[in-house]
Amino acid sequence: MASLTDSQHSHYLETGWLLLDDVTGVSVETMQNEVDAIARWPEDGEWMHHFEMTDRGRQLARTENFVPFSPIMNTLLRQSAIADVAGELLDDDAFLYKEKINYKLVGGAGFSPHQDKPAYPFVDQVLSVMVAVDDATVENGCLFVASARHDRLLPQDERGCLTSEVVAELQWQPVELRAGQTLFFHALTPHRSGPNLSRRDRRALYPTYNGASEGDLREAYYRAKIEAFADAPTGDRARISLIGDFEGRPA
Ligand SMILES: O=C(O)CCC(=O)C(=O)O
Repeated sequence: MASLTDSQHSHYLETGWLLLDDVTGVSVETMQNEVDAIARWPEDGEWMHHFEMTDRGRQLARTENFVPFSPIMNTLLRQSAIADVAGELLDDDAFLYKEKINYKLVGGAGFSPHQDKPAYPFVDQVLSVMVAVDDATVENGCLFVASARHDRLLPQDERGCLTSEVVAELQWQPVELRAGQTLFFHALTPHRSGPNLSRRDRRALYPTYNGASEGDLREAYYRAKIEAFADAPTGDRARISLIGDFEGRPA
């Protein structure tokens, strides 16, 4: 059972994010091997693989809905200290709302500045988490966050991302992670990331949690996503989310 210190809790409340070591309960190698295995799952399974076109060709950008098919990921995201800390920050028991792997392979695209909340239907109190599977650096596309701006929804453009006026006004700070570290961030914390310009992949797990008092919403979320993705894709960006934050090209 994890227990945050007062200063960790205050840091989260003030800034909207908290970086912790040692909450995964598994080795980096175990996470990397399982992510490698999931990336090899066939394209037509019940999980959801999403692809992007890059200068190196068609690449895997994201996998979602993998917990039911991976006992290792199920334990990691539902039974480790990650879920305990999520519960402490939500001030409730934490239910897994959804889960994704963002691969950001070499040449993979970044994400426009956004808040996650508009991508999460049916829920009020919700927490985003990034678990670094590989080191995340400025060069390979780590997150940049705007601290202490998680008190409200900021103006959005037609993609559901932040308007250019808001983006220019915010103070952006890179949050580099070593493989195995975990970043907890409020669903209203503005964040963005660049493309992977390095020669190494930058993979990360992103579990999202909601408070148990709002119910188990994971199935409802995935039903809504499947319904939204049933229409033929349009536009200049690969669609991987319920908002248009991903800057990758359609594959
Ligand atoms: O993985 C990244 O670089 C950013 C991911 C992100 O912001 C998201 O998936 O909402």
